[in-house]
Amino acid sequence: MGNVGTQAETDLTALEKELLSSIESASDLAALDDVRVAALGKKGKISQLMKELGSLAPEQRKSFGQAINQIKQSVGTAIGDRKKDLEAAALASRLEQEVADVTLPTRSGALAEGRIHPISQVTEEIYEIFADMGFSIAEGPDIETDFNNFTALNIPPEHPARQEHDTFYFDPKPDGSRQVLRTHTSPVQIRTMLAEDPPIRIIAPGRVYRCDSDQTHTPMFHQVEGLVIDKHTHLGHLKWVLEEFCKAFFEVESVKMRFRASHFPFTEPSMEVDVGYAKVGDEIRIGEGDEWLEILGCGMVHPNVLRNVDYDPEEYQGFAFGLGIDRVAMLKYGMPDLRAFFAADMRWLRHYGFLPFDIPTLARGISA
Ligand code: 2NM
Repeated sequence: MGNVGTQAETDLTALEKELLSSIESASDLAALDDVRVAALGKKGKISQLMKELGSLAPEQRKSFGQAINQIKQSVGTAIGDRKKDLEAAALASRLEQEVADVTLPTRSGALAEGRIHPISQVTEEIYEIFADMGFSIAEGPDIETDFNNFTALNIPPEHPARQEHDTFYFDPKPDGSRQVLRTHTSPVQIRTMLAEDPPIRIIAPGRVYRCDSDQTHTPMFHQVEGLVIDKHTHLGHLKWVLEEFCKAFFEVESVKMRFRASHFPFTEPSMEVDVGYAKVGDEIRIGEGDEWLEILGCGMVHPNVLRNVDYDPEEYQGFAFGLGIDRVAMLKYGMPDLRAFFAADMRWLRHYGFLPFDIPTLARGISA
């Protein structure tokens, strides 16, 4: 080996030493990356040396090339190792700084004042009960097509039920079609059936809108509807589901229920469901007693509805039901005035609202 080679190799050893030492002293990830660019980047020292290989005599090229490659590797490995160390140190320091003592009491102030609105709480309670029976939650938009809100539900354009619904209509589109604010959550069931094949087992909670406002009606309120479709689903299943729901929701061992014949365009037969109650002083006790309160509508899904979503009514059948969340919330928690729900009055919320950690579960008792 000639002088040139020896000199170059000495330089390389010095370069390696220098690089390894700056890697070792890089104090954070950004500094380390600067070292990496200065060594291995396009214009870095090692890359420069690689480019100079071409100008060397062939017999020097090989050994010099190998030496550079070896440095490249050792520098690369050192950077990788240092990176891991720095990352671990950064994580450790974050963990130390961001430590939270979850056993501390809530701080006083705006956050501690917050309450869960009774509608949110009752909605969660209803989720919990139906989830336990194997239902999934389905959601859809508040602004619906006329087809999803009415026509598919066996309510054709001139049907009188359209007037009963006090619908909020949007301006007609150029093609004459009109969108609506949904008057019930049934269009979510239509969407689900159009998108999926049976078996179906869903509840559809959400806001609904009717142009109606007095002491017991607000133009926006909340509904949960349910839908079960399978090959052999029958009224007995419907009755069982609703009885289980009422017992769990009102947190009683047994509940007196009455199914009265009724009429909805989308179900046949159709029923309204009352629960028995007794008035004890100012308190309403659900489940016992000689008085009746209507809380639900239900029925077997009309064959026309099944046809409208391309289900064969000879093969599939099922039931649906609907209830007003606001109404059952008032009943369960003894809130006398519906309009207070939407007044955003902190005094009312402090009285009737729920603490954020009071999450309803069947195991703890639904409202415990
Ligand atoms: C109710 C009462 C009875 C209902 C029907 C349907 C569908 F999409 F399957 F046809 N959804 N919801 C229904 C049936 C709703 O609310 C009082």
